[in-house]
Amino acid sequence: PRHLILILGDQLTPSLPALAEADPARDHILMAEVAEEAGYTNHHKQKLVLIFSAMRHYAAELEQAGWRVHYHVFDPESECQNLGGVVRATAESLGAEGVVTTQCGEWRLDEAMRAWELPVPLTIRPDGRFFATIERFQAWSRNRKQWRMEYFYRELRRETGLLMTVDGQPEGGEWNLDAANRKKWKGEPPAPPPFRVEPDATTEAVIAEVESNLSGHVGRTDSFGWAVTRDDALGALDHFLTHRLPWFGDFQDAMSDDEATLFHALLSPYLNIGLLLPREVCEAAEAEYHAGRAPLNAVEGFIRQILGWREFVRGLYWTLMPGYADENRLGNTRPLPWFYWTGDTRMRCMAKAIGNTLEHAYAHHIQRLMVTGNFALLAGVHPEAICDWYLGVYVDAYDWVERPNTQGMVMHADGGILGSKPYAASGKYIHRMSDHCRHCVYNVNDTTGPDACPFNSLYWHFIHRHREHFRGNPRMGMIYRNWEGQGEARREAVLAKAEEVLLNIEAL
Ligand code: FAD
Ligand code: DLZ
Repeated sequence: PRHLILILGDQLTPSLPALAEADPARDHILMAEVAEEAGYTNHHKQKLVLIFSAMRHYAAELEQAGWRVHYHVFDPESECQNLGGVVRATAESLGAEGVVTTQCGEWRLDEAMRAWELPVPLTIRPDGRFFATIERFQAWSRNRKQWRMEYFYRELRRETGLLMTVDGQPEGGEWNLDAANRKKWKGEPPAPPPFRVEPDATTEAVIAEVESNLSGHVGRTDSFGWAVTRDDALGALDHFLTHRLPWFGDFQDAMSDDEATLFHALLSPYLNIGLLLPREVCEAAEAEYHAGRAPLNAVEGFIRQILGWREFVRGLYWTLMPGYADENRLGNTRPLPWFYWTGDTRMRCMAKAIGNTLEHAYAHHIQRLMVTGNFALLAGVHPEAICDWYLGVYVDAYDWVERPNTQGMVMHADGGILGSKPYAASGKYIHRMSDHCRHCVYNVNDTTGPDACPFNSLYWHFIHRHREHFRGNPRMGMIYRNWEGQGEARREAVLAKAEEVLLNIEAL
């Protein structure tokens, strides 16, 4: 029987299970650019370009390999504006006897798919592109009171053998070398320029189409330089291994006013659409360690992000959705300040993180967590509003990875499932890890004066307003003792300043 195989825009992997069991002589493939996927959030234009161009290149490669591919190009006038509609129409016209696809990455689409009214049965194959299946995560998490990434990560280290010695011990004797990964970057070694691929004719055509059909979306396309094929994504991986990995660990938490990417990998867009596989990326990094070209703190730190965090948040997402999306345990109500969409703020760290985001659809983890995320946490932005922002503006953004990071890690809206303590910090942290404050009109050493860094008073306001929630947290006892030790007059002045900051938040 002839099957129609649906491949989604983030499933561009040659070894996809739905393909492995199919026959090019009999089965047909469907790929579709549709308004519903392009429009469910305010995707950055570079994310739209990346996905559409990578889909077109992938379709061309499948055709070259002998597959028959039905490719639905984005058409604002099309009668089929969602995947279900295109699948139904194609399956009917082809007389297919079944539709096969791979489990998608988002709850939203998964629900929709299960409700599709198709003339033939739909088979959804598991997504084999991760280290752990969702069942594996659930077997681990089922009987645990607390879910901590570190312990899931250790199990996956044992299972995969990544950075393990022959006698089953972690390489170097320790599981986690995070303590070695908190250096400030002072210009040495120089940060390598990001790997760039010049847009080819296909990408240029997609850029023109996105600019005309989806012009209302955030961001700009003129700086587009992402890889759109597996070959070029492998080039990006090589570039990372050679020019960045050796220093990735030391400067993992650093931020710089001049260098937007420092030693980060810039690989998440490719991992998330399947051009690179997490296993090959981790194995390549491990090989650099064994070859003596990268130190253990770098390689362990990098592998932990992928084998640890990436797998952990995915398991958590599929275990806790859909309820997870409604969590707002800190009771936040504030709308997102408008400068998140423009970068127009005098807070230097925020302007830099947001400016880079709008220009390149990228910011590194510490910018996301400790600058834009931290500000939203301190200011009490509604989790849904900040989730929408992160889902839109980043080239690597998908609900399964963005939501746990935002709702859980940044906003602590899940009550601490993802992290035992909120990542709240004053300007002092940003000053310690970056040179932004030197270029800022606000004074990081001041909390209550007219030019005081807004993060400072907001930090204590956050600590104070959530005292019932956090005072009993053993990891926060010292912070509350500090706050209470500041004396009533000082506390009142700090809270009054924070109220003033919140009242004038749009003018920061
Ligand atoms: P590197 O710092 O070089 O890390 C290497 C790889 O590790 C990344 O490519 C990524 O695949 C993985 N990784 C690192 N941190 C995490 C993490 N916390 N969770 C999952 N994987 C991780 N990552 C996304 O892929 N998509 C998102 O939508 C996304 N949204 C985020 C939202 C917030 C609020 C925060 C704090 C983090 C978010 N992250 C997201 C995680 C992380 O910031 C990005 O993966 C990382 O910045 C991507 O850049 P890189 O490839 O240079 O990463
Ligand atoms: C993100 C995205 C976009 C912008 N466009 C498409 C598209 O037109 N067609 C498609 O198949 N996939 C697209 N994607 C990726 C899907 O949104 C993604 O597969 C789901 O969100 C599940 O992760």
